[in-house]
Amino acid sequence: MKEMWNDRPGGFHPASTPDFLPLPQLRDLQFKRLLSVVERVYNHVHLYRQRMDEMGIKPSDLRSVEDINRLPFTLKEDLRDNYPFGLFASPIHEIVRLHASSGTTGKPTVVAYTQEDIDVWTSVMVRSFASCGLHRGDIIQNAYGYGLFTGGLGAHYGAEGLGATVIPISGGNTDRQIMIMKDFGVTAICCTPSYFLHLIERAGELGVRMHNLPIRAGVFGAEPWSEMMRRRIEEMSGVKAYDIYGLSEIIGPGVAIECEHQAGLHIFEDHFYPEIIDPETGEPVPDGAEGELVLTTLSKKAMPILRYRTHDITSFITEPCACGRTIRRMSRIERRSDDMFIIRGVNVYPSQVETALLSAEGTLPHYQIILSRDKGLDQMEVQVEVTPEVFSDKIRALEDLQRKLSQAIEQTLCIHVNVRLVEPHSIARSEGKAKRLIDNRKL
Ligand code: DLL
Repeated sequence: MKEMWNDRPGGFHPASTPDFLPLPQLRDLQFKRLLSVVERVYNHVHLYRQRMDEMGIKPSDLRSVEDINRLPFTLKEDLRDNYPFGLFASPIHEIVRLHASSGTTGKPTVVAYTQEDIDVWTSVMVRSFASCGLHRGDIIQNAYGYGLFTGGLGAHYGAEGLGATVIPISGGNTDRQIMIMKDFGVTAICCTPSYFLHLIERAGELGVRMHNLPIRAGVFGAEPWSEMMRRRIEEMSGVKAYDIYGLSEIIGPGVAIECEHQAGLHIFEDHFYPEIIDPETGEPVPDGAEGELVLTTLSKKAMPILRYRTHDITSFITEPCACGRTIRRMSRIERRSDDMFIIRGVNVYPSQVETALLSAEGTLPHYQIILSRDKGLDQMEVQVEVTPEVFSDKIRALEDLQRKLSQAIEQTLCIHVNVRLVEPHSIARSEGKAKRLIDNRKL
């Protein structure tokens, strides 16, 4: 793989990036950057100075990168409480870009970038694309939303930085997406996995078979998706589906991505220091155990963040990756600690339902979970689309599939759920992040 890059004249060479740094060098770099970021927030951000003073810690007390766990956490509420500009460490005249993520409670959370931050973001996106085998000469259809959402512009700058040709189509207008994909000879696409499923389906209806197009890679993220979902996407389209992770508070897309082995996501830890903690105690979990991902920005200038509690659940993969990258790998994020809902006393994550549904033949990867309350008792219904062939089958066959799916879910969750098989297209399609859960219990 590396040789291939070096053979490409004037191309981008991942081998020359910190992806492959020897570990002692990487740790030194991280520590140097950590000291500078901690000094920066201590001197420029009221919240951090106050928290560190309360904890009795000064930037000069840090002796190694492991001392990071002496620093305070940052929570989503801290961003909300300091809305809009209270966590900025740079004066407004140095800030060249603002993004915001839509909050569930009205006010968005605002994030800021200096030119240097944009350059770092571009560089991690270039490394991300290169990690999934993209290069100069690729034609990248960028169907992440452009605007306050970080997906569109983040991927855009990265694709240009790589030297690829970017089509800034943004999300939506599905028929036009398919026309352009076909007419422009698109070789890679960026969008949410759920939107790509919609594109595959619509292409089929328009008589376009993705297997026959030059498109070979998809850079999919911004929402949880399972390994089962990846398999379905790859089978249905012939496109190799890579998982990209990121969040606005840290930078946007480009915090971590898979390599050609598709075996966990490499974290660009020269810029984003990862920890995995027990969400209850805040203490680190043993290496390889599952917990909440906590991230510290090591080079951000406009809005550095210490120990951000992402709520995303993952684990470090401790074995080295066959690609030779030295930066740490984490397992794909299938769930968030706050995605969990409780039904009749049982903790449930939508991803558990997804895996059970997609392991059966005849289902389509479009589903929704609907919670309701009947006479004080919680009910859970799972609606899943089935193929037209299944749908037109005999009632007996439908009932069999329904029973099989109920059993598969019950085996995972240990509670009874009602499964409803619905016709193709019954469930609303998303152009961005899919909404899998509808909770009507509070109505
Ligand atoms: O979704 C940034 C992004 C854009 C990532 C495009 C990848 C591609 P936010 O809107 O702030 O930022 O949402 C961040 O989305 O904390 C995760 O819960 C979830 N998420 C993002 N990527 C993945 C992924 C963007 N690959 C939140 N797998 C994060 C699972 C993901 N969840």
